[in-house]
Amino acid sequence: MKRSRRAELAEQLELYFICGTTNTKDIFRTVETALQCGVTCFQFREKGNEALYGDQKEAVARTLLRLCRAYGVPFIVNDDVELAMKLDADGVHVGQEDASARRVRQMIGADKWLGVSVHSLEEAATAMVHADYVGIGPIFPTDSKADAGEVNGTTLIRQVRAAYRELPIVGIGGIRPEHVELIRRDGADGVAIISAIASAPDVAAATRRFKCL
Ligand code: TZP
Ligand code: MG
Repeated sequence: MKRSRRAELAEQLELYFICGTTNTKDIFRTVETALQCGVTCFQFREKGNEALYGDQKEAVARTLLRLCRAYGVPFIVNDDVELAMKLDADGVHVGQEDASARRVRQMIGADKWLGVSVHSLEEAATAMVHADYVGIGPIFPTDSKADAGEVNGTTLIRQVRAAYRELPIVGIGGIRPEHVELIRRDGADGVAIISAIASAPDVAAATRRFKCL
């Protein structure tokens, strides 16, 4: 990837909000409030026992895409490449258990962003051939992903940053505003957040707390 595209993407990752209908009571209100209060990237991640499928999922995604476009914020779809292509989303995020980064890149073409979750330096090395950014976590314990894996603080962020100076990195997992300084200092370009924003009693205040550091 060109240096300028990496730099642009790294900036967009600063405050990356991830949400699906199972993470919050009113997803449209939550996402619009978060967009108003400064999130810089959004990922639609529809997971869990009560998750929507098919037309219902698509309808929610379309509304969220419209909201993101209105605020000039990239709209990324978790896992569902077909939905991302149908909606002409800005990108896709996949984990190690999903289709390979190589395969997803073939499916989405060169222009859409591809994010890949990695849990080791080897996975990062493989992912970065095709990915625009990597997600690293869980940094802290999280209730938002049952199979999030081992909590590793910022160890892997530091290793990946040392090995790949220009690879955009986003930290994820149990992140609260007071953690952001450390995570960025250790090499991440941004932080990805579910519960600290989606479950907050005051979404606006919670989002702003991540901005005023
Ligand atoms: N991947 C690793 S941890 C995690 C995901 C999707 C959940 C992050 O959610 P929270 O609520 O910010 O800990
Ligand atoms: Mg996945």
